[in-house]
Amino acid sequence: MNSATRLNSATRLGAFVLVLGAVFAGAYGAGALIGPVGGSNAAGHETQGGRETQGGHETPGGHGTETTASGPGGLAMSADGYTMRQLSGSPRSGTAGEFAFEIVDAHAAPVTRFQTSHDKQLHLIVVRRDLAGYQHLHPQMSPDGTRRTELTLAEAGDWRVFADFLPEGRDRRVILGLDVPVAGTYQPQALAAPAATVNIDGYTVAADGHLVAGRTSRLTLTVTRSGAPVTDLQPYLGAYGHLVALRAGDLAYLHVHPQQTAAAGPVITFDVEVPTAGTYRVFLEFQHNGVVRTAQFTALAN
Ligand SMILES: [Cu+2]
Repeated sequence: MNSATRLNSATRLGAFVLVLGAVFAGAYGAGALIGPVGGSNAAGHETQGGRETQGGHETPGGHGTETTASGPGGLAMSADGYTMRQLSGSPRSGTAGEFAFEIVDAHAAPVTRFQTSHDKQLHLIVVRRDLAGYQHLHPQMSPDGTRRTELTLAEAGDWRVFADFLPEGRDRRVILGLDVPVAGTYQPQALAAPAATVNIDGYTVAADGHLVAGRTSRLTLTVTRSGAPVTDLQPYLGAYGHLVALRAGDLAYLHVHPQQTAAAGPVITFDVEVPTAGTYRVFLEFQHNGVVRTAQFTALAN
């Protein structure tokens, strides 16, 4: 029945083999590192998307071609002259509460001026240290710079909260990370094995790309539903998808640049700055029929 059908289509889509972790022997030619493996329609589609996009995006100077100018973000609560300060108490597991914080500058003065990037002034990403429980929130800011949001952490554990923002006058995003412990019994979950496809609420997301340490890697995601390409994705945060990638082990938060496309699916393309070889957890949010869903998968970089 249903699950069997889904399994079938998943198997068929397995043709989009994700090359993450594939061996490449000293080939530094850009073309060889990225590219469709399955030779699928969707992947072929993406090849023409190599052109630079404009689209009045927030990253001045274009995106996609810049090399890794700074390391990954999110490893510290202070970086680039900014500090994230938690103002609310420790959340309790399974209980809705308010999470409050502020961003302060090097003189401990609250920062209140931000540029809008990806449609918002500040993105708050919440994930447990074992990479379970991903949430993406947009706290409201008071005039004094305090930001508040309702937050429910279903389970105990060591949670990590990332603030991702673009301060006024800067051209590079700042990502700060804060540990938020939640008391209780914590049973860390093992990270899922790397997979080329993920199923979520009847949608299948197929990933194609080759993450290579020390450079910007293109990651192409194709969204299908019941085997049919989804071509009417809805804009979400200024693009047809939003991607967050975290390194397993320390939750380094990678810089990701969406490639603007005219087509509303089924292919969504990102350039991901991968700092090192290792295991990454990738969270793709996409909107369809008014609902935002998050497809999560594990990827290897070498
Ligand atoms: Cu956001």
